[in-house]
Amino acid sequence: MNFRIKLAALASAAAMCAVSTYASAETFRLSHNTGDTTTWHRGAERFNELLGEATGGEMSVRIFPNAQLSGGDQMRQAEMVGRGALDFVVTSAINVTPLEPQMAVFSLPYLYANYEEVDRTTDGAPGDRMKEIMLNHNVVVLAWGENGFREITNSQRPIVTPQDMQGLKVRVAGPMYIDVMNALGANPQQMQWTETFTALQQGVVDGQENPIGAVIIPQRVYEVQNHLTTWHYSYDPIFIGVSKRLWDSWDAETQAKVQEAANEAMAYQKEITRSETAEGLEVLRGHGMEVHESTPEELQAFRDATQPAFDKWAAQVGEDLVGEFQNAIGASN
Ligand code: X2X
Repeated sequence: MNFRIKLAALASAAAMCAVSTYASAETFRLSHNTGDTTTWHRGAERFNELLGEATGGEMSVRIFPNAQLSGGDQMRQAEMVGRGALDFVVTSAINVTPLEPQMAVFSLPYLYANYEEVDRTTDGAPGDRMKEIMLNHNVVVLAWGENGFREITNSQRPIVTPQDMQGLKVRVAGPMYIDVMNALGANPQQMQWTETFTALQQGVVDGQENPIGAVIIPQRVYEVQNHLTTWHYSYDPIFIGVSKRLWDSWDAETQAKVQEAANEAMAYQKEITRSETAEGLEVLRGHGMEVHESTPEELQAFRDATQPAFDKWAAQVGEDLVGEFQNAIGASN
């Protein structure tokens, strides 16, 4: 055997070896942008367990919290998944709006009044429509989970009326919320979630808004905030998505296993998020927070005050899409 043949034999043996290792156990990277105590993380962990069970241990995900894989930029994850630079993502709709502004439809202020209305959209035609839209960005949205109704917290005063928001420095996650906060006379500042706790602690901002069960409690926001108002001003779904390139590389049987694991994991994530939100006000009071539960009249005042932001973003998202959501929401009312 001359040297060249030996080398070729070695190379092909190495290649075979690599292929067989790859095929027998694949670990994919899953990125999300909250801490490792949140219901997002627990949903991702459940997905990993279910995927392992369904594939006899052949497929698994390694979970990277706090948007580590996108350099700390929570808004970049979905775009990276679309390019195939990340395999899976668990993120919320508002994080995807720089890539796909239509994703803001879910979070229009006061679009939804309750969970039943939410479920009619995420479990119905509007949810499927949004999956199609995300496919244009090469992100396969497998299943919807829940971040939840976003509630305002702050260190300064109880928030009861829109006037109480005047001049409050509020950290927000995305561009639509800047307009909503401006409509309320607050002073919004867009900031990464991972930098928010310190910013609240140091008084760089006075307040923030996030869902109770998914984020506020597990990320111990009550340690740096005194007041919470259940103003339910905006709903934010999460989803588990996979890169289209990766999805297309699987046969139908594998796709079905991944899909099933995603469905179950997000159903679980939604369930724990809702139950922990339901128990959440007591937990927060126990940690010394002053909780104000908005009355229907108070909610109406916030709805009226945020109408300009709704109108601006409804136009941006497209009246047709907003109409589809509103029809589904109103369908069995
Ligand atoms: O950044 C936030 O506020 C969070 C964690 O809720 C989102 O990802 C939108």
